[in-house]
Amino acid sequence: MSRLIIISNRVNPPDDASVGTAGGLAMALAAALREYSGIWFGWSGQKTESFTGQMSMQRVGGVTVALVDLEEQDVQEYYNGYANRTLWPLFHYRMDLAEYERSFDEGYARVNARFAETVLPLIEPDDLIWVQDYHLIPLARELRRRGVANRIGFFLHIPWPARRLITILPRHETLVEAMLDYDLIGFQGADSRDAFGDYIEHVAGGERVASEGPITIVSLNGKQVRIGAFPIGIDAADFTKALESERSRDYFTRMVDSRAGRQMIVGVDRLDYSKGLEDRFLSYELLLSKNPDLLEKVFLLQVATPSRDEVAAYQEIRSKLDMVSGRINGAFATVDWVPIRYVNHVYRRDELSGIYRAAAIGLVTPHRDGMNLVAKEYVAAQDPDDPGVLVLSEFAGAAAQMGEALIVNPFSREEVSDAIRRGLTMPLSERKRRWEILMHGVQEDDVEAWRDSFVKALEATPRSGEAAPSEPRSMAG
Ligand code: ADQ
Repeated sequence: MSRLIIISNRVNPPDDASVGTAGGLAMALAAALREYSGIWFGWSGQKTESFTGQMSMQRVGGVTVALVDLEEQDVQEYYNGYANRTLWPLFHYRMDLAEYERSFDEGYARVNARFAETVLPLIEPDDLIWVQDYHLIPLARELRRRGVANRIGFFLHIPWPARRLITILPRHETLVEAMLDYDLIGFQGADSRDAFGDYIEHVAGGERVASEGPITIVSLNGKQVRIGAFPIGIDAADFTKALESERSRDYFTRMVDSRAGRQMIVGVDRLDYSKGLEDRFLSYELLLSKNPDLLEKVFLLQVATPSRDEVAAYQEIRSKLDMVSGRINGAFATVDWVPIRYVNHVYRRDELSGIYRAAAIGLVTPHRDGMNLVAKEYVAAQDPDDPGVLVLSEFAGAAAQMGEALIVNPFSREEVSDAIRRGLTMPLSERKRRWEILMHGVQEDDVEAWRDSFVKALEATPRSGEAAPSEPRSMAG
């Protein structure tokens, strides 16, 4: 079995102390590395006066990590700049927030080159290289320039936008062309994969050559790359196990006590404009004003962890949400009822599982989301004998797999408010029927299945000059 080298912006394998707070993705990648005995390389999160390319190698939770420090200017231009002020908003359909500055492009290119240069001595000829996410789109090109002939895969955790949108990005041609240096590109769903294929065909002048199952081969300028849909999942078994922990039970009991007979609606998100939180609050306000019988009978617990607070758009959304939740509470609260409990804390996974379980509705209404793992966690946390109802945005990648949720347009407050109302009064038999189907999907398509399907597809990719083990059927045929 080949060794696996994972390269991502941040490197966060959980150690014993942080296992409860680690995200599902970090757990999954760490588990993959333990299995394939590989290395995880990326930015340490630390800044240095001037870049040296010095790596610090550590063993964390059974995984070898290699970390490199970046300069302040790198962090501003590459991370806060091109990644989070250009690509993130544009790929989430927020052209109004996307900023285009030459210095961001330059910083992004510089850091990708620095990553390639630094990781190079760690790469052995048979290693599989797996690059994660939008921070590192041109990394394969930088590695190829330095003579790396290994199989290199890329997974995009966020949506790939429609081709009209991507063409707004200055120098989009260079960015996409660089992606042809990967052997395999994974997207969260067929819509992102197909949007990428559309770009290749209709903007770049390339073609779709062949397809088999979730994989399509596209070609451009004499290079071929496999593109595929690999929807990410959660560690469902671990999440279900967490429900049996004392901490999860404690949180469940605490929520049931504090519910005081009311029905709870829960939202859990990174505090990000893509998550549609303002519209969520306004939909909930509409629910209260249209349904006076619900006053004092329901409440919304919104957990929102602040993130990327060096970027102005994140400071703005944060103060907007403080204002909107305050206004709604001011208008509707009574001496012993607050309609929105708005919390900015981070919770452990076991604590979250107890909170989800106590909620009658899981409200997941992003304006755009690559996948959205909260939708899957909410389902995994439910009591099979009395499951809650998932209200899910049609613009979350998860909607393609979770059709038994109440699927809504998150921009329509009426639709969201009606779906919450419907969920609150849904008969037990229908709740069970929907939940069983959803839970089956969450268990089947878990994070291990995601990881294995990607790594297997990458292993099966012929290296340039090699024949494919089995060539997908021709598109023309
Ligand atoms: P994110 O945008 O971060 O991820 P998401 O998929 O919802 O979004 O994952 C968030 C994770 O953070 C969940 O595991 C959730 O439990 C956790 N979390 C959120 N708030 C928390 C809190 N207050 N305390 C503790 N934990 C909290 C990106 C893409 C997504 C894609 C993932 C994985 O934007 O679309 O699903 O990567 O590919």
